[in-house]
Amino acid sequence: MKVSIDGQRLLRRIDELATIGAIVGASGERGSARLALTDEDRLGRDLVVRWMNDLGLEVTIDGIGNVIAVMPHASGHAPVMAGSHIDTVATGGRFDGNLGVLAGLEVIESVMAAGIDLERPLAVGFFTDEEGARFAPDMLGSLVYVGGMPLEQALDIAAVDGARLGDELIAIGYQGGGPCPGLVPHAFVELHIEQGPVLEAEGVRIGAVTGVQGISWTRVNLVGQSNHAGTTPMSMRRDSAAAMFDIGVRLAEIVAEVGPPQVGTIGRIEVTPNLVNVVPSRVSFTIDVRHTDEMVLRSVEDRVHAIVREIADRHGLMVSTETLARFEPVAFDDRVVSIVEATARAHGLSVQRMPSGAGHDAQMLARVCPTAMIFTPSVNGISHNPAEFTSDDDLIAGTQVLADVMLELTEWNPKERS
Ligand code: HGY
Ligand code: MN
Ligand code: MN
Repeated sequence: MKVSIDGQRLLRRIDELATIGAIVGASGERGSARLALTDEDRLGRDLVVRWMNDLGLEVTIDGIGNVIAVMPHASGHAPVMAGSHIDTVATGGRFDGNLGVLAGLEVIESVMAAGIDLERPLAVGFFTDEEGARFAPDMLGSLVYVGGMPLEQALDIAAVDGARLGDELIAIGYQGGGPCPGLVPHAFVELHIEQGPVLEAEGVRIGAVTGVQGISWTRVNLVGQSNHAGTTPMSMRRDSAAAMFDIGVRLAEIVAEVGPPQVGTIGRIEVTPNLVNVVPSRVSFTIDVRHTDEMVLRSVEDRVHAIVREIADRHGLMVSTETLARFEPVAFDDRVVSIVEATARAHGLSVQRMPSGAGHDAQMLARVCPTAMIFTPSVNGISHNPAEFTSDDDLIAGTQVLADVMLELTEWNPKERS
């Protein structure tokens, strides 16, 4: 069973959604900033929900603001669901998350227009706060959706700006009555840009994603003593920023020693009092380390926590750490990955299996149903940057593959030996 999607309609919707929270990159590239549960996020949500309602889909908003839209269908069977997120980081591109949601919508609209009779409905959703940039952890909405965190606990999470998640959800009008955990799909497929350099470097059009690497986010708080930058001898200082820089150097050494795919990032830094002539008394900064192998990731975490304590001691600082996110590597359902691979090939598209370096909502849905992802190439491997770019042809090809994978999954019986 096949359907032809309307690529131009997909591109128009991507462009229209991107105008909400529009930002301009260093070289004039168009991106979007729609941090979770901000007014920009609300406006993006309103637009996509309008498109869902215009199609006559049954739209449910749950207790953490996840939005799931299901085709009306007499069977009452669990749907084959596509989805992703429409919240962005502060330096977001036009495609991260948005592609998976708008491609799912495009598939449903095309199937309905073609009057294709299905065994079970299709659905598309977007999940709250996938990025985790404002409210940690990332993939928070889909984590709650699959029962990985109690709703009440999630509603009390504080943002980097101090706001309480539940209050912000009410403020934007998206605290719904839908159940958490939510409807369990028959299968879940997420189309997403790769956000890395692999497909482009290999000259491959489609990624059949086998899983997601493990993620570890830690916030480190160092407390020393503010002092005069001119009069305080180096031997007398309790300089929290100097300690942070030493930790950064050691982190880079550990990551280099482990080697790829190990990555490590210090992404958010807050310094107090942050003044040119005052030895910093306090810093709070984040460490993001990731690896495809759980045992390697654990050993890197242990080494990093040990150097944090050792360096804090050396500088005479108090130290505290807080885990902001911790997800083990996830393997997708190999049967669904094979359907992605075969569908890409049937369209004459080059395809390769690969893990995901970035976290995705699919890694949470994989806890409750057969799940896989489809990647499209990212030009220059750039993402979380307005320079993020994927060609129209690749966006359309990825959506066409999503369409045919979803249709095949409507007739797929996971209990039958494939
Ligand atoms: O952090 C991530 O990998 C994703 O962008 N939330
Ligand atoms: Mn994403
Ligand atoms: Mn992202």
